[in-house]
Amino acid sequence: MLQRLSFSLRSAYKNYFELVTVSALDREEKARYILTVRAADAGSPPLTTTQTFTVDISDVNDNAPVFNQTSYTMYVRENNAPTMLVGVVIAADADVGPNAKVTYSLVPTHPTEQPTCSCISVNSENGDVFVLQPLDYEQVRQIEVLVSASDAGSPPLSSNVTVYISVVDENDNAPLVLYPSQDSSPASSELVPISAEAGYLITKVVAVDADSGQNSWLSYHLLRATDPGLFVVGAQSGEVRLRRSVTERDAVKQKLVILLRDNGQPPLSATAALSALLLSDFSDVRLPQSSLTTEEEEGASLTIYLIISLVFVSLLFLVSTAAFVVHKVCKRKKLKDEHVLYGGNNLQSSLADAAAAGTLPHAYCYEISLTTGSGNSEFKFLKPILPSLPPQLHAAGGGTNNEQDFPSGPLTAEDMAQNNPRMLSAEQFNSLSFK
Ligand SMILES: [Ca+2]
Ligand SMILES: [Ca+2]
Ligand SMILES: [Ca+2]
Ligand SMILES: [Ca+2]
Repeated sequence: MLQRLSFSLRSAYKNYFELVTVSALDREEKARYILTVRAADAGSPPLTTTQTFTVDISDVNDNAPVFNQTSYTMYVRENNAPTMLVGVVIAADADVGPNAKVTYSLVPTHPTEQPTCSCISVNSENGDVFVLQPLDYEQVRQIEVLVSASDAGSPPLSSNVTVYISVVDENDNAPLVLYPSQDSSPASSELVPISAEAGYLITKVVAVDADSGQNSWLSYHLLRATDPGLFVVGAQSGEVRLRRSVTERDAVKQKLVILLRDNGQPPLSATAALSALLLSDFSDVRLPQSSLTTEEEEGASLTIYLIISLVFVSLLFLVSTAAFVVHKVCKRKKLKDEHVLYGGNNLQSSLADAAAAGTLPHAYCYEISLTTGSGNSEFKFLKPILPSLPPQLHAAGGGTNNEQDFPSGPLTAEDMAQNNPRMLSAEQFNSLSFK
């Protein structure tokens, strides 16, 4: 059967005919034609014969790869494992052979830009899309990449598709308290008039959560309080209010700890510490606030100062006492030695006897020097006086019997004083006081 639209026979020469196409052929529409040519003569009755031809249409690369979606959206949970498969892109090519061999690649969104994200990879053979490194939803919420599918024809044809990779939030951030500030120490205090009624708004806890959705929805709960019955916390608003009226019996300073919890799975939480001062007069706010907030620290530091002072005073006393005792002992010992040497009255009489005898024993042959200007007449310097005696006296003191060099009579103290001006007479000596 002759394909009318596509083929026809054209007379070439006598009984020779050509099989020609009469319209464009599309291999992708019909790749093979079965043609039957019948030849008939003009006799009566005519005789005929038929011949079948098979026409295969060869392919040309006239079809670019086509993605099966106009765009792709893939999802990946944040904090994902490296090299995580998140989806696949598929492009088909109607051609055959190399003209239909599709490879995938990432292309920059704009020619001037760098590749969109080095954290995304596409398998060139099968179009698998991978996230190569962990993503943080709080940093990047969506990544947009352009994927190209190209055939191996000559020339190659290609087409692009946009792939959106959405990062799915995980509850990886705990609530962060903005107010009251938890950095300040001591915690800030809210002032509450003692006349406040139930429902009085004391403060409002303000917090944020870096996550999204349920992971950032916060609820507030009163965790601890000096008087839990005095306060109520709005679960959604974070408002801290008085549950009842303040009475005189309530403590001036009330401490509260508010628990903040997000709605994630599993939930994360934080606490906010605050204090409230129940005051009858706000004018004296500085006094109780400062004294209440620092009383503990002052008490601790005062104790340390007291201990240091006590230790210092004790040491000073001990050192002073030791120095005093040492000084006294030394002084007493010195005086005692001097008394032993010179023996008080014994020394005087011995010296007088010796002077009367005209000689001094060796043990007492010392020069006595008085310090001028000294209030007490104690001996200051003692040294042997023998070297200062005249040679004859020295010789007599030495025990030799050279009588000619000495006066015949007994040597008096006056004589000795005359012979040696540095010697004291007995009267002068006796006038000295030995103490
Ligand atoms: Ca193609
Ligand atoms: Ca084709
Ligand atoms: Ca998160
Ligand atoms: Ca959270």
